[in-house]
Amino acid sequence: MILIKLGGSVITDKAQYRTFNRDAVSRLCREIRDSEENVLVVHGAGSFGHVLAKEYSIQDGFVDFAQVPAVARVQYDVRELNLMVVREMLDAGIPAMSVPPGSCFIMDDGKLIVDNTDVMLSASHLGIMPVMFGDVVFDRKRGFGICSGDQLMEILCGIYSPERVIFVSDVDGLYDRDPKSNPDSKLLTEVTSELLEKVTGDSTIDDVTGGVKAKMEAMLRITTPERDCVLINGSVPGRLYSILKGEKIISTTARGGLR
Ligand code: IP8
Repeated sequence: MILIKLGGSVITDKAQYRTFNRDAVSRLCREIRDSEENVLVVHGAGSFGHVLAKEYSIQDGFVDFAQVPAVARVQYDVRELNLMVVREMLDAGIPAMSVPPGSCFIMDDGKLIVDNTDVMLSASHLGIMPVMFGDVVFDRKRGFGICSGDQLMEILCGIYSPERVIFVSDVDGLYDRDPKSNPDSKLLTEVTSELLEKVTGDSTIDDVTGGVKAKMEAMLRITTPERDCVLINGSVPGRLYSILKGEKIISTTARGGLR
């Protein structure tokens, strides 16, 4: 099985509140279908989650009641995004269903607790893809918090033991310096814990769940001696299909675990 995260940067326009990139999602779903691989998809929140979550500091947990309407609103927005993603999958001929983490799971001081896997495994056994996503989740200690798609990826690796893991974003991979402010920055084809320490800058700090470096750390945690984790650019047509078919493409591979 191959575990894929469709990042918020590719499925939404991150600069415009609640803007869905339908064409890109539709194409990515067709690339998944055409590959004929057994795939499980998680997706990020993009502008359906991060804009309001940041404004109301939802990632910090309960501070005052002014946050409460925003908690409800972000839950609504990311569910709407999820249903649009699931819709594109169904239209591509992939049986998929919405599994909202905020309605199935709880967090404990920021740590996601997944003690009931019945729903997702029942769907998987029937050949239906349970599609989870970055969500607002209630937290036993903090009241509520943000569970990122990257956190879900780590948990799902423990449950499904995928052979391969792919993170799909809108960049070719990780650069040695922020490519937006350094035109001569170089793409790193491989990243280890040691190399990551030397990388400077982070172009996506608007995310309440961290930027590209935090993503790379999550990716490194997912790697095992048998399993690499690859970051690819899903805005370029055909790249997801190619990597699913085992072809070599422009990308960054995380390897060797996080030290
Ligand atoms: O986009 C964040 O998930 P991510 C979820 O995977 C929310 O980091 C609600 C901001």
